[in-house]
Amino acid sequence: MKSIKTPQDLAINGAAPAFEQPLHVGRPNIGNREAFIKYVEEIFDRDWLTNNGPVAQEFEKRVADYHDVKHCVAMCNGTVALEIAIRALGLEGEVIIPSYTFIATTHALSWQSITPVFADIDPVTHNLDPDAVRSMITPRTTGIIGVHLWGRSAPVEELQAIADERGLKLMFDAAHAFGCSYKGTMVGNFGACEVLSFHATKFFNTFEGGAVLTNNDELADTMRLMRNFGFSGADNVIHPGTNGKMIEVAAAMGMVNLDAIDNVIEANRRNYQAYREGLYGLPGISFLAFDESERNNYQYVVMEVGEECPVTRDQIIQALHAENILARRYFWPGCHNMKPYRELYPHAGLMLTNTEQVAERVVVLPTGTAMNVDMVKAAIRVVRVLLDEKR
Ligand code: T4K
Repeated sequence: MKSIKTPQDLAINGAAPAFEQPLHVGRPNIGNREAFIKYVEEIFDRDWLTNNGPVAQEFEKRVADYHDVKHCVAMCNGTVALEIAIRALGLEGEVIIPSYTFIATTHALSWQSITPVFADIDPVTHNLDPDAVRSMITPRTTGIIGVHLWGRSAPVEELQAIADERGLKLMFDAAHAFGCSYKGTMVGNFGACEVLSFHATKFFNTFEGGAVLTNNDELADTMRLMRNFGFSGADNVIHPGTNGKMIEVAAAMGMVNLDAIDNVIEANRRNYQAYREGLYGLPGISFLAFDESERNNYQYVVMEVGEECPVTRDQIIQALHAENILARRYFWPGCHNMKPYRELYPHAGLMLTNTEQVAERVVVLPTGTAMNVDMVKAAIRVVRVLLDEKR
């Protein structure tokens, strides 16, 4: 790896890139391959590939136990899990969500002809601001979907209080929050239900996959019906439904990745701390901190570039990309600025000032088991040298 000491060592100034192969934010973490292949052999031997197979059932039980919650309803991906949860809860009309989230939170509503209404976020936590949520409630509002962005819990108590007071349903998009806790309670136990994603880019993956966690028996039963066309027995359909089932091979990936999860979290934590320490004290550079008294998965290393920084967020991204370090601008520019929603709400930005500001300053840095400390140090050197050059 090249040493990066002066501006001439930077790829944006003509030097060779630090890495030949790109370093991605979403590199999959993969557990023991032999154990996975053994599962696959067993799946072939059983000739049972999907439809609530034995591996999927065992996987559901392990995920529910891990989150200390009664039910895990595993699905083919997080987006379908969101759609099914939304429908099972009977949401309609308008539902309040943050705009500062992955587009799937928003699409899961509009795909079902429900109007997503964007509320602003707290600029410190990046999660929904309860006062902003209150201000967006109308007679058509039926629910709130909080997002535990970056794996840090949304203001669950305040949102629950609003939901109770106004007779609204509350659920959470917990796509980032597998294995995280709030005040010692595991995610999965808040609101009516919470939705996980196991996409390949998530720190815990099943290739593609997702699940709904809930303590509500009736809701779990309804979602189990809905993910399998509403079938109750071979010839009997008792509920409208879709195909949201998790396949056996995906569940097998989940089983081996669950066995490896402590190592992955440790790698994420090590990288997060290395980035924070390595970039400490630079003007305008800060990191979103995790509460060490909670369970965290540290899967997103979120750096913020403030006004005091001598270079812009996009100049930092450009310098990192030139080195093949593919940092991301998640979730710029905010869902309300994406075409389908910009057309719906052309002036939404006026109400979403924190969202717009945060979206302009976030850099998500590569982490996970594919990143070692030397790679992190190289990314740190790039940012340090770039800033020194401009000071
Ligand atoms: N709610 C929230 C809050 C979410 O963040 C998400 C998903 C969902 C709901 C929906 O859950 P799913 O339906 O996806 O289960 C990624 C993921 O595709 C997406 O799952 C995730 N959030 C989002 C935060 O990130 P992108 O736009 O970054 O692009 P993608 O998937 O192309 O991957 C990013 C990079 O990762 C690639 O440039 C290369 C690397 N990569 C990717 C894959 C798929 C690999 O190295 N190997 C791979 O197999 O969306």
